[in-house]
Amino acid sequence: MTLSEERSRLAESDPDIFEALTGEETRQRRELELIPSENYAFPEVLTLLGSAFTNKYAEGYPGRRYYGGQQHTDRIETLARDRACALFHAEHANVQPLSGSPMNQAVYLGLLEPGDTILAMDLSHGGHLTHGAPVSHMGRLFNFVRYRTDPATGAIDFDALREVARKTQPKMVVCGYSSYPRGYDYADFKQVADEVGALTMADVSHIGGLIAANVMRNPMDAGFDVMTTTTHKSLRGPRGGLILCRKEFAKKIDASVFPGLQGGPHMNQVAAAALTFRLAATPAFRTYAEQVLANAQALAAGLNARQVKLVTGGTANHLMVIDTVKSFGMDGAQAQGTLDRVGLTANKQVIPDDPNPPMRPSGLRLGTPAATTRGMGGAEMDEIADILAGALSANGDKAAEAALAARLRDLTGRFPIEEF
Ligand code: DSN
Repeated sequence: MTLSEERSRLAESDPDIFEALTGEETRQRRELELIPSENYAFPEVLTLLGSAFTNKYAEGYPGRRYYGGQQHTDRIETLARDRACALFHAEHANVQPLSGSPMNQAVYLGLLEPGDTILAMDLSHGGHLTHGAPVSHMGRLFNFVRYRTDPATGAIDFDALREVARKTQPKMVVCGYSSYPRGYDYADFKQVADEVGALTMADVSHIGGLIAANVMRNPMDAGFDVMTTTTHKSLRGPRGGLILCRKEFAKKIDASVFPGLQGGPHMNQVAAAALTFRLAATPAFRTYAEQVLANAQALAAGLNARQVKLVTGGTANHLMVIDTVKSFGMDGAQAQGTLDRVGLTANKQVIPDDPNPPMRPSGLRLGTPAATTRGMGGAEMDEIADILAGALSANGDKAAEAALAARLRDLTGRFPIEEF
């Protein structure tokens, strides 16, 4: 069946779902995605996600499965593991985690005992839900202790981190963030962890693609024990998780993923991840990753030039956080809603020690991976900064918002999505 035949059949068999699908495709084409954790998957990834591998159960690992008929699933999982190890300079890879949360859960549960102490970044300072937020199951199961950023510089306060580590003697030190716009050195974490005898884990979900392309530092090169990354953000792969570790932890990690936490892996996702790891090793992907970082610099400069207040003043990676209260006298939820009206998609974000609640926080988070996939560069980043600042200063003026929406539509029209 050709693609257009498949779509006609879908339109006929379920018009509601077909309408939602085409609506989402149109939204993605016309609007601009600035959420730093989102991207447009490689077109071949979409093909593999909808392939015959969806139908196959494959509990176990290559060569050691519970069901028959595994000649092709074994082949793709072996390729995925080998490619992941080569791409990320790791001794072992587990490609089965269904997504980011089970991936991190599998590491904690595989290498630690319930009740053990884990040192991780405070959520409002840039950490992630799966790094022990009190509302998460892992937050209830393990004793998470916190490090934070320095209010004066916005950078991680390493002296305080070392002090907390000495006092609490964690079994694991976690770095890796979802809204921290500054750089850091993995060697600093390793040194603290070694001093207190803790394991080191880096959750590089946001920057996995940038590490794969060698445009950001790799924690495995700094001797980390474990690194986790989702595969659908800057990597442009399928939704999924990947655990990389040193050989001595391979057995524990594999047993923790299956049978510890999950049943059958999603082999369509594993096939798409294998392909992604190949594409991420190409010179074209390195050029893309360099442009993601250059675009983040250009967007931050464009916002700074328009007196927009960024948390820490700028960025050293692919994302930045606007203090919307200080910049525009509105909370992040209002800012997100306003930008939705002009076609810019971003997400409200808590800022360090935010006095406001998570559903009405003081910030807004932006990133450049998706806009870069569309082919946008520095000039477009400046245009985006202008539209964004204009919309958030328009005080709900409908005519002004309509004019900005038209400019945005013109911009996205010039950079069509080629992925679907
Ligand atoms: N939801 C992802 C993010 O936006 O950072 C992480 O889980």
